[in-house]
Amino acid sequence: MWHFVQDHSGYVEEDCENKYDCGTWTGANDISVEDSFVWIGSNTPVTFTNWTGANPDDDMVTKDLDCVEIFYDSTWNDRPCPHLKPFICEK
Ligand SMILES: [Ca+2]
Ligand SMILES: [Ca+2]
Repeated sequence: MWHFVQDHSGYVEEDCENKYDCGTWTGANDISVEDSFVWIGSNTPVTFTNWTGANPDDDMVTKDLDCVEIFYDSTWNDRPCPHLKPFICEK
């Protein structure tokens, strides 16, 4: 569940009951080769990871989890790419 609050400075804060509901796409993905994560755009290998729990947990049979989201606790999760989520970009 998403909760959006806009304070007087204009910043939007989110308050999430479950971190799995509040991920942000990072651009890391293993769409081309399963378990070989790369950054979208540059296609360079992901050399640092901070997976949460037993992730990545793509079994390629019942789940198709090829895009990486990051949670507010900085841990990562692989999730189906079609999910609509906020995203972050390198500038
Ligand atoms: Ca995958
Ligand atoms: Ca996962």
